[in-house]
Amino acid sequence: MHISPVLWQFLVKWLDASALFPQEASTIAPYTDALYFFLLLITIVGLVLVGALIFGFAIRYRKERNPVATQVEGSTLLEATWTIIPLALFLICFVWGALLYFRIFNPPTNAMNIYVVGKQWMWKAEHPGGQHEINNLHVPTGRPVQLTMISQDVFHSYSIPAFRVKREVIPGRYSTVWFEATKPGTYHIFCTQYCGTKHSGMIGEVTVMSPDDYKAWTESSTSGMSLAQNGERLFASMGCNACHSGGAAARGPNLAGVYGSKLRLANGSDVVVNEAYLRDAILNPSQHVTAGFAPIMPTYQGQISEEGLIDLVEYLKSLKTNYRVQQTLTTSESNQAAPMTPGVVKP
Ligand code: HEC
Ligand SMILES: [Cu+2]
Repeated sequence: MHISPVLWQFLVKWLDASALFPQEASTIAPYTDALYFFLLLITIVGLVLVGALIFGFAIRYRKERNPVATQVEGSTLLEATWTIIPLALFLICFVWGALLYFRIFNPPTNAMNIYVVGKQWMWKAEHPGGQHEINNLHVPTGRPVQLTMISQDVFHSYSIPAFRVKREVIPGRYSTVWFEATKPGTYHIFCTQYCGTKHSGMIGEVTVMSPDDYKAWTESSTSGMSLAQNGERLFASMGCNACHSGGAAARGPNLAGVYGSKLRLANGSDVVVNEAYLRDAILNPSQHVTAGFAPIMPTYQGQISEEGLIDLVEYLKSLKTNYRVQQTLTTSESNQAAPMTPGVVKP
């Protein structure tokens, strides 16, 4: 029989294990796969068992041998067996899955953070040092990496099959995922949430490098300004320092050390300040007024892009000790027309 070369190539590719089972390139991948293969195994055992019984019974109790059906009363032993064994299997899957879930969703505390902004139809990554990339993500091996992600428009989902990670990327809210890459190489990034016409083109590549290569990459692709430095400029140009100067007479609270602290709100509740809270405090100040302050902070909704908000959040996170806002920037700005304000939404 003659098989056309195209069909042959297709068969070879389809039968190729790497097409069916993507590479395991993260620390979590072998664990996810172990559970997956366990599920596959018990499914196959179930399939064979039920299939064999149907086949055997069909032959044994065929009409010629058993023309009249006989009533069989229940068997407690049999019923207990077919209840307890599947229950045990399902419980094993549940506990195993839950343990893995916690492992996947709790990043190690020493994880390095990279921001990802999704939009129709591209992925933008922002490294703490200010490196930006589109539809690409450079990460080192042997170091946990946390992605803090947000969408600028509709729902997306960030998926790296070789790392066995996938997480929804949602407008208006940070979501996180983490992984530790194990093998240098390039791996696919997919958007796995249908997000409009060019959804299938919302793809990219993770470039995993050795720690030395990664260091060289960050040095060669720096823009000279870290996210926190961009945020500092934005903080001055948006006039935040008018109220958050850190001085005793300031109308707004001193923001040094606010990240990671517990804030008492005017309504009596306490919140722990994380990235999401900082972002929301800028966009919806009236939603959670800090105790002891008047609700005078204006909303910045629609005035700062997601990238700008990331810069501001990183700047506020960097304010560990007391700070003095760059006085030079403010004064030079009031004298000049239209200063460069990175991250500000253009009207
Ligand atoms: C008109 C004065 C004013 C301006 C301008 C202002 N804020 Fe505020 N801000 C306040 C006050 C007052 C509070 C405390 C009451 C509240 O939570 O609304 C506050 C609270 C906050 C908080 C919550 C944390 C805390 O300690 O209460 C953050 C974060 C924050 N501001 C950031 C900013 C940023 C970033 C800007 C500029 C984009 C800015 N603010 C501009 C007055 C201001
Ligand atoms: Cu998408």
